[in-house]
Amino acid sequence: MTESNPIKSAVGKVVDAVTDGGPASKAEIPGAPNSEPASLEQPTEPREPLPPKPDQTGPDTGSPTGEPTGAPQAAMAQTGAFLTTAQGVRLRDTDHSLKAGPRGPVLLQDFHLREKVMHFDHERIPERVVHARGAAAHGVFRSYGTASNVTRAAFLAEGAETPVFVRFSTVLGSRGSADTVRDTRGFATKFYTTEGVYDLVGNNIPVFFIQDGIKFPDVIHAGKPHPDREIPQAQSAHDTFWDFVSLHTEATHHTLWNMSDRGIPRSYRMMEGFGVHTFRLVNAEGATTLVKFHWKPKLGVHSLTWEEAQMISGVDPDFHRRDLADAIEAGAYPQWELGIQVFPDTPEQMFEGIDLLDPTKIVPEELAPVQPVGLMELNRNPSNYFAETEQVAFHTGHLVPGIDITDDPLLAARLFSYLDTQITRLAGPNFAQIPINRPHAPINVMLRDGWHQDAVHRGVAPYKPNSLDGGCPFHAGASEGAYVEVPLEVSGRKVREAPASYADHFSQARLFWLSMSAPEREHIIDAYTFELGKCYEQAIKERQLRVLANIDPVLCREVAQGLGLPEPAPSEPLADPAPSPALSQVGREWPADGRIIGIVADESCDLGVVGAVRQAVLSAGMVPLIIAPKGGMLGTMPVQRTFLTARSVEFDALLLAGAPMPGKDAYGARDAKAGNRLPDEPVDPRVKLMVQEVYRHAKAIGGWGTAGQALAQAGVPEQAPGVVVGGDGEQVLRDVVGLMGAHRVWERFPAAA
Ligand code: HDE
Repeated sequence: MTESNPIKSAVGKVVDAVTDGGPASKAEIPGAPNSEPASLEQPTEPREPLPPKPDQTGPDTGSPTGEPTGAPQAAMAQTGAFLTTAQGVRLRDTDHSLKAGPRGPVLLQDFHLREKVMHFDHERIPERVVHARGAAAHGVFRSYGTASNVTRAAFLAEGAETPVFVRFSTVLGSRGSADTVRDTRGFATKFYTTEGVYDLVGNNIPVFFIQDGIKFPDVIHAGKPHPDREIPQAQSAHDTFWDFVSLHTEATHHTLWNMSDRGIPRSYRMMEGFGVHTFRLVNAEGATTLVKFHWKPKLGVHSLTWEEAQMISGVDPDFHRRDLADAIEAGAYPQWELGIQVFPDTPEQMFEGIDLLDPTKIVPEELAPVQPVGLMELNRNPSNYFAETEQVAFHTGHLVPGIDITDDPLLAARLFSYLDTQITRLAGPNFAQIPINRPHAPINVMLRDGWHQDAVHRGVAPYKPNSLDGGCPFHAGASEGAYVEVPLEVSGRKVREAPASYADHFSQARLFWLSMSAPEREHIIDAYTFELGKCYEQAIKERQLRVLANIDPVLCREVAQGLGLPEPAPSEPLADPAPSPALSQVGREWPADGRIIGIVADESCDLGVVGAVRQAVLSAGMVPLIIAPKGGMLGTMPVQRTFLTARSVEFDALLLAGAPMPGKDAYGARDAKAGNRLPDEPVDPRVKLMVQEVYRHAKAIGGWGTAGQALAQAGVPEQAPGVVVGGDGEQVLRDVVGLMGAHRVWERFPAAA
């Protein structure tokens, strides 16, 4: 990371904001549905379509064969004031079908009705078989040039700037499932390089459940809902998943990461990304190096608590989507540094005893540091979800000169699968011509025709060799930028076997466990106990406890205790790996950009101070949400949440501008959160609940004015760690932002194990 002291800079931003009033561009709360506010009455005056919001763009307007067209973005969208058919014929009415008399039968000759309903009937395409639920953004990758000694890839040369499109996802859930489920997250990046498209299709977890791609349908069938009742949706807490992973113990390492806080990220912006496999880089001289790719988020790696994740699934199932889009709209552009771990390309393909072809193994950063090679910034939201996020097609075989694959057998199946899946999903072989997939490099193919052919190819000889088209197009040599596979020797007996080193299923799971802090271990114990507790079959729970015994006796004992089962003994001697501190989320500090701060206030508070604090939060690149007893305006400030609509899990920190009295709707029949309020309760019970939850989830709380009363009602001591009460609201904000650098007030999680 290049930022030397990120938290100082975060607090510094608040200090600057408080002193200068901050940059004017950050004045709005993100989330407005369109670029102009809606009118109360239905508009009747014909006008051009509204422009997109300033944070949005579509894909590049290049042609299907990769030529820049120079066309404006609007060329891909609707233009003109009047409704037309798909053939461009203007329509005078889309509200009534053509009938024989007002009550009469509808006439078959109504071409507009038929076209409208026909198109609607075919609006859906198959969702991705895995990673169906996702969110994406456009951005740019700027190369430092530090990798140019190991790769000839043009986009990794010094100073190269490459447009990117990144799609984040969960794995198991359907398209409409909740964002904050416990799962692995996809992190897929499309680089539109000058040498063609390069896709780095990774995850937020550096290892995988299986060592051979032939097992992928098995692990996914086990994780997906049961085939008879189709439950549960988007989760692993069920019998078939644990049945499989307890029998197939090479999944142990990945499963442990999923059960850790990494399985419930706070935000897509706060996740690492990993290429998982080892790749082979080739430099200009043809020398090769083995590497593992890492994305390091500038905001650090942070997670939800399990209770928050569960509550958010109900309160805001789109939490991660919204977070990404809002942060970009608010100008808090998320950034990741791309880094590589570098290993010599030896015939054994091992490093410090770790098999580099085994995708269930990491190489700890302490053994091979991650060397930064460039910085990615996501700075534009898509303007159409379906056209961009849904239709983007990633493929591990989208490689550019300078990046080659290795013989990892998991990667081999992927090289087949990603191309194959698009045929069904995107209806044919021409998906590279869909605008979001179009390369920004010239396409000179002899591929022709097929469903949805958008290119108008000229010439008569789409074959090679030819003389009729003048021999075009010609082969390129390496010096003309051709992709040249590394000419490795390949030989061997035909077998269905794995190398002996793949038999070690537990040593790195133990390494991960030993690298966790005490509260992180508690969370892991909680996750296994929860997930196995949701299984029906006793045998599956017992079998998985045997797996846990091979990771660590404390983990096994605590989970067994929670399940009410005896603790089995390990079946293998426990390994003694050195912990990797880089795997823990605890103990470092990070910037607070794009974080959400809830500000509780009512008319009795000093609204001047509330306004100044709100402005300082905005100016520091965070989002302040005013939470008041009722909607509308609080003084001159719009209210974003009421006590009825707000829930603590939406905020990273809470500020109390006082202790609001119970609102008119603070009774259980109207809002169950209010419970059975006592007649003389001085503080709104929803505020009390909010404080209690924020406290329980170890988030920073600040207050001024009469805030002490609200804390007292909630039973939160003013001196408790991570609670700041003072006379000066802006100073309280600075202190709270300082606390947010560690993401959580970790001392508030008492650890027993
Ligand atoms: Fe995927 N995977 N995968 N996968 N994967 C897909 O491709 C597959 C694997 C990953 O946002 C599919 O276009 C096989 C590892 C991401 O569009 C499909 C195997 C890693 C995404 C497919 C793997 C991933 C996918 C579904 C085992 C991390 C979402 C639709 C050999 C390094 C990309 C599609 C997006 C999507 C197959 C294993 C990451 C079916 C056969 C390991 C991030 O082709």
